[in-house]
Amino acid sequence: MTELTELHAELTARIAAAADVAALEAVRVAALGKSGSVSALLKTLGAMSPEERKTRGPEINGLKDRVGAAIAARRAELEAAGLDAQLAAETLDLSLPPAPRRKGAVHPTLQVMDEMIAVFAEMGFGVAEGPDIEDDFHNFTALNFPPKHPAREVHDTFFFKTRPDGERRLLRTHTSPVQIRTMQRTNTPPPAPWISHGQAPPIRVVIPGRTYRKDSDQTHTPMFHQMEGLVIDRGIHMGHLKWTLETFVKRFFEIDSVVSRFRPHYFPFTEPSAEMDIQCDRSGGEVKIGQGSQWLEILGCGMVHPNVMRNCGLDPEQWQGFAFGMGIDRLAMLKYGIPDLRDMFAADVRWLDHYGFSAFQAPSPVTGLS
Ligand code: 2NL
Repeated sequence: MTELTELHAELTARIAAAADVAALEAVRVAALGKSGSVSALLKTLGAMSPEERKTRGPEINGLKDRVGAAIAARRAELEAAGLDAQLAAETLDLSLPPAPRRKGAVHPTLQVMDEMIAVFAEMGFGVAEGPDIEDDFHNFTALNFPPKHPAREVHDTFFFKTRPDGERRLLRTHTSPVQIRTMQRTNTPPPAPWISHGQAPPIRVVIPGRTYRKDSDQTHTPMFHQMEGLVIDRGIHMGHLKWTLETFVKRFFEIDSVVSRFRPHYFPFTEPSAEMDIQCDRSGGEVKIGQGSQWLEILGCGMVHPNVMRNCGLDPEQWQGFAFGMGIDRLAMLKYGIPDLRDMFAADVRWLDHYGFSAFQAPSPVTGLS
């Protein structure tokens, strides 16, 4: 009994003296661990007579329980003290301003793309999309490019490696292949469900998207954005083209009167072809639209060439149409006064903070230009 009382006193003192959780754990192992002092006493029970075990058993087990309870109590005490110390040492300044939250912005090209879509949607146009990687037929042949046309050269077009079957794919140099895919009525399924493929006339679509050419200087980037439009119906003529594009320009630039002119031009896929200029004033260092005595070229257009119609399986005696194409990036720069094209794709967040748009102001075919 004295032996147990002594051990209890000694362990109680050591538990009380443990200054931290690690020291307390060392005491626990020394007493209740596999070869601890209390565990050693428990092991002696096996060799005792039943009589002796009857009295010693409860004494030794009682000691074990009391030591265990003392350790648990001391551990709770130490942990609470640790938390108190941490709370006393740490301070939280509730008057500090919150860390600034980074806000994303809509790139001017996409903002203007949405604005253009909204304007054309108001005129009843739908939107079509197609793949960036195209084949020679959709990008050139169907568009009435002669076999030796310079645009087909490796010099201007990004080609992929020729495949074993002789096919050579490319990055589309304009969005026109999507118009070809829209006019074509084929029995083959579209390459992907979201790619429009085959629509019977009448057709009224605009096609926004990325385009690629081997061009890199002050005013050209190898990737740029284009929007083309296509109208196919019976009895379509240049008057429809002129009204549609003049209406677009007025709505897009938000000016009531804009003087425009159509200059004869050449494209393989339209006949006749024209470029549209609008009146502008460049005298003050920036371009002002709708005033002045200068001209600004904004798009190319024309009546869809009969060969293009035939290449898509449409009879040019029955169906006529007009098409147009414009650079979205250039129109974005013009509308929002962005001076350098190459900043447009430099992915500089400071530039985007300055020129970007709130996602809450995005126009859409449903909400219109607002
Ligand atoms: C420009 C000129 C243009 C077209 C694109 C087109 C498409 C088909 C048939 C006929 Cl499938 N035409 N597209 C027509 C005229 C001009 O773009 O300067 N773009 C930036």
